[in-house]
Amino acid sequence: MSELNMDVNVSVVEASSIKRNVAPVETEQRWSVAQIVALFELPFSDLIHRAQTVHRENFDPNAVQVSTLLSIKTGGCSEDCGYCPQAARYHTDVENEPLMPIDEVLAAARAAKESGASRFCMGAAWRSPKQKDLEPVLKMISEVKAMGLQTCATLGMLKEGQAAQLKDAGLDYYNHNLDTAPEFYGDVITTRTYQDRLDTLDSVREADINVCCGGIIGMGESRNQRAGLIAQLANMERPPESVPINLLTQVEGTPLHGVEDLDQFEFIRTIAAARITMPKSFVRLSAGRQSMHEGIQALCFIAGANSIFYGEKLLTTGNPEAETDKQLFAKLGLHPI
Ligand code: SAM
Ligand code: DTB
Ligand code: SF4
Repeated sequence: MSELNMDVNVSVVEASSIKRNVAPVETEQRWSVAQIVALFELPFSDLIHRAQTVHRENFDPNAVQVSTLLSIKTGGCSEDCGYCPQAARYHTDVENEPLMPIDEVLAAARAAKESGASRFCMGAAWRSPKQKDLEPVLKMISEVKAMGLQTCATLGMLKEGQAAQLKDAGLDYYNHNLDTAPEFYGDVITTRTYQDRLDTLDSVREADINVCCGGIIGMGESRNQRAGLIAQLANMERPPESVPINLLTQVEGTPLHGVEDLDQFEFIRTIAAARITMPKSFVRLSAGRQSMHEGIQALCFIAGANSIFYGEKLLTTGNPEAETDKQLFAKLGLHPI
């Protein structure tokens, strides 16, 4: 077990230097990719036991944070993210919709609160928000916050000063995913770099907004690359407060449609690796729950997932019905927070 010792500091090359193609910068890291691969290689029940132990040391093991998502601006996005049904260049069934009027957003937030969500996450299919787009979103954030909900937004890359405006409006969390390991990233997205994403995450941190950052599993990446994504997240100066682990939802018309399905135990292993390496973070079992039997979801919770998206829709694709989730929580003795 010595290669799994969490306290060992090892040097790895910073992703930013790979991307910029400059001399590698050696930094002290908490977790090497090799150590995380070694977690993945543990016998399944040893890995789960270890993840469950870490989970119990840090959280109420039966409490699950519940967030509801709303797409406030849908489709027509200029980016080429290979998984995304909202990219304008792919021919999917998604219908483009302009920014939603504020009263509709507030009605959805009210319904989410009544249904038991504690956080409301507003997503927009933008590369980055223009100032004229940001203004109405700031108003949405302050009004949702005034309802007593935690607020989260995912609006793409942020420019100088925008994170501070979001903070002033009352934003609690900003979601911006790294999506995958640096070395697989270019196979999935070419219209913005890994470093662009790290820069947005830095602005969010500087503005003192909680970071929600994770990725997508099942895009054809290798196990090393899954471990590479987890290493990026776990080695951040401050790991994200919230780590969404999405299972790719394959959508016809996107380049990643038809990629080989990932074995579901490998997904659970990824959740466990996230829990062990980021003991204080909420790990969110995110996209993909609709395709998972409840037994698989239960294993994800046992492996340390303690947050979900709740409500029958994610952004454009489906999610389990709220009633189905209530029944699952009752069967497992979980309670929402
Ligand atoms: N446009 C903004 C951006 O990309 O930063 C915000 C919204 S974007 C849809 C938010 C995240 O949803 C992506 O970074 C990706 O991780 C996730 N996502 C999008 N499509 C997905 C899919 N088909 N399956 C799983 N996750 C997906
Ligand atoms: C995240 O990591 N997953 C959510 C949220 N952040 C914005 C989005 C999942 C999107 C799944 C595809 C869709 O519904 O369009
Ligand atoms: Fe656009 Fe975001 Fe979809 Fe990428 S993930 S295509 S940036 S909406």
